[in-house]
Amino acid sequence: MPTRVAASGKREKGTGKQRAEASPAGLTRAQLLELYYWMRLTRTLEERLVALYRQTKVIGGLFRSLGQEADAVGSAFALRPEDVLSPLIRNLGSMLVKGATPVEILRQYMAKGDSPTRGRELNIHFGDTARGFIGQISPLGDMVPVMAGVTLSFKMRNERRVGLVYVGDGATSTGAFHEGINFAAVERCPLVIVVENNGYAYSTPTRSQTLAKQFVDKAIGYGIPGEQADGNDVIATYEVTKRAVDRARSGEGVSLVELITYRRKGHAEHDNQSYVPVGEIDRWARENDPIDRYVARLRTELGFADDDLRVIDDRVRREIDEATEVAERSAAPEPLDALLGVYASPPAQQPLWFRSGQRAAVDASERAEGWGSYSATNGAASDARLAREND
Ligand SMILES: Cc1ncc(C[n+]2csc(CCOP(=O)(O)OP(=O)(O)O)c2C)c(N)n1
Ligand SMILES: [Mg+2]
Repeated sequence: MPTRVAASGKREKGTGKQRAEASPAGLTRAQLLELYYWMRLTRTLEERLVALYRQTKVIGGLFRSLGQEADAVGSAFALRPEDVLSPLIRNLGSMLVKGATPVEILRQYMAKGDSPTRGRELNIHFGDTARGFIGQISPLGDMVPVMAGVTLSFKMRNERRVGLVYVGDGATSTGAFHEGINFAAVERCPLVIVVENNGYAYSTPTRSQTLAKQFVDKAIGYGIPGEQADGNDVIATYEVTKRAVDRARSGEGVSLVELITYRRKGHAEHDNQSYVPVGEIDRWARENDPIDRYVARLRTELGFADDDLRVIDDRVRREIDEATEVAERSAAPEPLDALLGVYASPPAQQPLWFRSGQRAAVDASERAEGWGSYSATNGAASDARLAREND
């Protein structure tokens, strides 16, 4: 199990102006800085991915969590190493907190041969149960019943572990969400369901998604506790999730947590967000950026010095630069590697031409007789036959 990385070495106290205030949410000063580190790491890594995307080095789409870093990081931070979370495409921050590394993410996005899925899956669709994050899938809401099962197994084995499943506002409209949450509630599974309400599901705004006044109200229908928090306040996000995690660990079953945030980028990089009202994105960027808000709080209310933050910024930049260099050096996958891990025993048949790259194999066995005017086996005869047929 990985241990969390301290964000700024051993120093527990910031330099400069210090205040005697107790730390919020029972977090140590090192943990307060750690939260900043994970959010900054998430944003810088995504910014690097945008640069690589524009250089056409990213294979497939690029999904941003710009403006949602506090929701991802704060909620995952409430888990212990032995707990398990099920992330979505905007939970890069949650996966980093759980031990995913920038070099893995970069390799995965570039579909490299040594990426976690060896180039067979893209973006952050990969998992590692040893580190406590499950591989994500695209069908919305389907991880709720899966995580109901995972957490039921914790309960049946008397393990004091907790599961956390993220769903978007859009995913709450699926049948899987309903079935999964209901089953987990009835079985009193140690599960936390985090609804990330970021205002949009692709181009569908929340008001077209549900007539419920707020997503937290859905908890009532399942007979479970529900709490709502400001998803752009990393400490509030941590606190509300921690309460739900503690309930789950002490045998009180499922909780629903609604985190209110905002998706500042499109569904993916290709999406020009033409459906978003003019000025909305700028307003959130200006007034409600989770990192800006946290930096202001660290510097004023919590008494950290600019140097405390600069050390972290430098470290993040260095780590992302190094990871990019390593990931760029990785090779593309070998074509035959696509077969590994697919069949119980290795395929008995010889690789076809498109796998082996042997042109001769095509000519020898895959060209239908009479296909075109040229036959590799008997070109002259075939040409003569075609000529006769055309007469
Ligand atoms: C069952 C299902 N329906 C539709 C889709 C296509 N789809 C992929 S992501 C997405 C929007 C998801 O919105 P939300 O759940 O709010 O998550 P967000 O992207 O905002 O984080 C849609 C409709 C899908 N993957 N699965
Ligand atoms: Mg959404």
